[in-house]
Amino acid sequence: MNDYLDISAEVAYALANNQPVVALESTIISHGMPWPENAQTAKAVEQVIRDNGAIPATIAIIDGRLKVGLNEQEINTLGQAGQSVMKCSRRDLPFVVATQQHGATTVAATMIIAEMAGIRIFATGGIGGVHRGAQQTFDISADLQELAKTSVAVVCAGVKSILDLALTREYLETLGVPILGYNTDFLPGFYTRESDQTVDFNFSSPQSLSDFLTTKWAMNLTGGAVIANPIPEEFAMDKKVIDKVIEQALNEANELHILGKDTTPFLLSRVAELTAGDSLASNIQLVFNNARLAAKIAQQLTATST
Ligand code: PSU
Ligand code: MN
Repeated sequence: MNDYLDISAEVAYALANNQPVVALESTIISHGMPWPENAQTAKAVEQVIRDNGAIPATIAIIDGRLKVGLNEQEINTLGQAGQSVMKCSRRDLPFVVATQQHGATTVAATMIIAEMAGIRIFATGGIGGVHRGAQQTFDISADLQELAKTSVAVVCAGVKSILDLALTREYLETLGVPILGYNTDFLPGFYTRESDQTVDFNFSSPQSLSDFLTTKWAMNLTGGAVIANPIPEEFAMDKKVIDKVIEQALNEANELHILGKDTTPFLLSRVAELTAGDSLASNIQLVFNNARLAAKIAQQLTATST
């Protein structure tokens, strides 16, 4: 297969036997949440996937090896090291592999490694996108280009308003990446169930989402899809409260001249600090919710491929 790839025995067995597998990323562990909630959440989300009938495959780079399926100790290592682990997108993968370091994989890098392993579906919290002010900075996450070329569907809670939602939507349209709502006509705003942006298509079941993906790939239309799953009502945040916090975090990032790959982790951690943990609680719940949906879609995908 690939000299750089290590697939855990459990995940390899599941893939060989056409059992449902869901990929999970690791930048959310090291850069998306604080220790120890990050590692606790990473382990709990694996359990949610198991409880919903699929096998979890958390993806990261350990000592230069592309790992599909982490053990508990590896998850703890990434969680404890936090921001000192290298955040790896497509550009960074050969560097951490060649220098045999640990790396936390973004949505883009996780998609690449999932596709190498033969995993079609991936659950996370939020994807990267077009940043506010991108007209000047050109700051557009490599996640979007990856969605255009790599055939893995990403279940997320929409796009955080640290980003420009309207530009993110336009950019995905240009790239031919569909935004599929799960029981929603609107692109969810991560902490909130809705935004002022619409999705492309609204689906009401894991089966119909699976049918869309199977058809897309059967037609050789390579590339991924964004599956937008709103945060459950009881965990959603007040829009005014979260908007104010995000404005403050964005202003601080500007004043401190935070640039490039440091921007998203800086904004995520400032938002968590400024809401004194409220946003973290919501963040954890929406990841669980996405894992549940991804596991159900994974089951449908394997059912159609037999
Ligand atoms: N958005 C979130 N939580 C996250 C991320 C984004 O709400 O943890 C992480 C993901 O790993 C995503 C990455 O792929 O940030 C995007 O970083 P950048 O904007 O530098 O491409
Ligand atoms: Mn960026």
